[in-house]
Amino acid sequence: LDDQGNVDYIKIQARWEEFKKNKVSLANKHFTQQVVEKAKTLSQEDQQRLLDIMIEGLTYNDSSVGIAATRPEDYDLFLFYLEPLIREYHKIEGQTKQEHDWNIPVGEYVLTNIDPKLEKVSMRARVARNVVGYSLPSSMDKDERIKFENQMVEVFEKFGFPGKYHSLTPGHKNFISDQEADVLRNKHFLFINMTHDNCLMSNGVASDWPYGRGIWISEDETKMVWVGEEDHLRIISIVQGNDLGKVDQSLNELLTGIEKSGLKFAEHPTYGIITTCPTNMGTGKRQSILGKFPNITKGGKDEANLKNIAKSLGLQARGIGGEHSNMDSEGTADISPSARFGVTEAIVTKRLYEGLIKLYEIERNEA
Ligand code: CIR
Repeated sequence: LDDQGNVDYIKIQARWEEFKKNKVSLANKHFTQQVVEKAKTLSQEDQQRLLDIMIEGLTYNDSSVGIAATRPEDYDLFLFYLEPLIREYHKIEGQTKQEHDWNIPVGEYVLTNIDPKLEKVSMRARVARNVVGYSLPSSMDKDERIKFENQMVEVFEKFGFPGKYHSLTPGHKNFISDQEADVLRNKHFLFINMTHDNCLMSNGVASDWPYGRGIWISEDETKMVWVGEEDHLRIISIVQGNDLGKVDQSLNELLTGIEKSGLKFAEHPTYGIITTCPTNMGTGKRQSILGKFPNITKGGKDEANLKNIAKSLGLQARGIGGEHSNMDSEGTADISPSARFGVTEAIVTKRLYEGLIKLYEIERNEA
């Protein structure tokens, strides 16, 4: 902001230019002169909101996207900026309206058909959801975070699945210590301490840590719900096995159970499920397996090779501890399709399966 408290576009554009020397985030790339001209026609309050949604990209020079929505309405008001960015990330040309389809066959996407070694694999699927009536996590204050967590505790108490809620909020009746939280992190159930993530720190998503944060876990440890991470809810299923359809079935049961409790999720008529990060818009669904790629990664030393090959197949490879984590010496990586918008839930599973066929073929050829 300038001395009068107005948004200073010259300064913003200078910062974007400086950041281009390091990395061009999508937030940076799409902040064109046309966007600036359009932004100037908005009210001062809305211009500051626009600044808020790209503050991550403007403060942290290593973002690949650099955007965090602050309210569901941002995807209407700032669509002139966000639309081309969403289309680029999800590789959509022309107009697409989000459709949903959870009709995912069991017995069709079987990993042992790709490679007999894939008998018992950690398979994960999640959907992101945000609840109508609350700000998105980047602009919630501490009271709102706590209020939301308490509303979720009530849902968990009556939604019918046997399990337990664990809260990171100091003084909460379900509070767990750091040590107990680390046990859950080692099992890959719980998210990391968000203050260790530069993206989440710079966009406000990690603010008021650890208030309003926690995880519900089913008794059999196959279903879980993150509360207060990058989206209000991340609804997750983790199944050990080889049939991708089984994890979808489990996730869909949990999602339906939560929907029946009366929560209303934010949804856009064109862009589908509304999420903090534009990369999750559409289905909000990410589905992955943990696989070993010792040849492609050259014993874990060349993670970039796996990331690049995965990218060329429309997949994303991450380390085992989440988005910005490392792989081990066996090249163990979490592989998921990148697109979540313009595909249905069923297509996300299909893309994972078809991408894995090619990826394992490359892994075998590099032996
Ligand atoms: C970034 O902009 O680098 C982070 N906020 C994370 C981006 C979202 N994830 C992704 O590329 N799949």
